[in-house]
Amino acid sequence: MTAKRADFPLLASSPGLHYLDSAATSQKPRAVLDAMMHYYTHDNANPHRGAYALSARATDRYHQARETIAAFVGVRDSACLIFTRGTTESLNLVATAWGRANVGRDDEIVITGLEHHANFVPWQQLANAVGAKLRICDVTADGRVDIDQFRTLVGPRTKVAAFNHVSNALGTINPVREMIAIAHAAGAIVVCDGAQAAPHLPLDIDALGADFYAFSGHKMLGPMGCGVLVGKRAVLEAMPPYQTGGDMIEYVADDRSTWNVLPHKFEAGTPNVADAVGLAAACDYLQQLGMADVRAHEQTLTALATERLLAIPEVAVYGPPPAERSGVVSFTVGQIHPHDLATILDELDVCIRAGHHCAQPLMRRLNLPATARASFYVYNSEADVDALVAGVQRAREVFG
Ligand code: 7TS
Repeated sequence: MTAKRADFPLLASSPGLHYLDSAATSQKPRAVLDAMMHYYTHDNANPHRGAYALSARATDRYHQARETIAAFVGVRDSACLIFTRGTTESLNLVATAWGRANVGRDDEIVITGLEHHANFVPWQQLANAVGAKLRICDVTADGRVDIDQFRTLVGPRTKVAAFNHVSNALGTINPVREMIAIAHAAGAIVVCDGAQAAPHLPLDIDALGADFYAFSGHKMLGPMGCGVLVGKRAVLEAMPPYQTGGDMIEYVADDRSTWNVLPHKFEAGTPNVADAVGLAAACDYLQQLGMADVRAHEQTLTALATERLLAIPEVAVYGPPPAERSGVVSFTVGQIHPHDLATILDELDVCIRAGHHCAQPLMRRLNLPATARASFYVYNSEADVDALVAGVQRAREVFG
């Protein structure tokens, strides 16, 4: 584990800052910023268009970035890795382009109560628009998908099952292999939201076998504005495009058009090359750390933070035990509102998120108005846990 705080310019220039909100977005190592700056200062042109060497170089950088990212997440056919703006756009792409073409009246869509709104609302809206039935799998009191209920919800009418790999609000690592097997046995396609998995777990998307897998670059040390949708080739080829315009066409007649090959069919318009280059540099950085070590480091900090927080009176930690969570600790402290807690922590330069974490259906099911959430990543250390614990103790003093 060689992630040094010094590798991250923002953290290096703020020695007292305890950044514990990486589930929202991660900080960026200098390697990522340098790669993007290098692209703009040496290689920038509109790819796939110009007949000149500079444009060919930009095209090559874009292609290389796709290859690097595909290799990092276990995708052998890199043309099936589509660049998007992020997980939200990836999931909307599937729910809209695949969903409108394949889901109809009386079909069923299965999701879970553990979803981020980005993997909840697009399916809800699709169901409402086409008259399909949205079935929502329950969550257990300790914040897991009720797998027995999931098994009964998925049936012959299920067209698609959509669920996250890791919950953003609680950190729960879901039994996605089992869930994918259940859905596939029923003939449904699977959409997996990997926004909180790709940054934190060793990942082999091909081996996992979901039909679609989505994640965001900005949560895994890459820039904002660049995410990924991976799809199975046969599914991507059979479905219509999401957006239309430049780059994604093969031939445009006056009254109809034909589509370019993958991945271009799903990448209409000028691509976001610099951010893709930045995300590839982030993958290289994580590769050097080794994802097994990244996971182990986060597990150590999550277990330590959980243990030390639970030693404070009135603290409750939500979700399964630390070994079954990503680097997330979601908690409350007696009657102190999580927003007040976050404000006190901020005064001590400890950044956490408080609220419903874009998971209102989950908070309703757990009967919680809000939680405080600390989330750990590669640049965090025990010093950050110390600061968090000291801040929670301080909040208890302030609020009596
Ligand atoms: N799915 C999950 C599981 C997420 O955690 C998030 C973002 C998204 C989808 C959407 O990703 P985006 O990059 O398109 O915004 N989660 C959070 C969070 O927990 N706090 O801020 C953003």
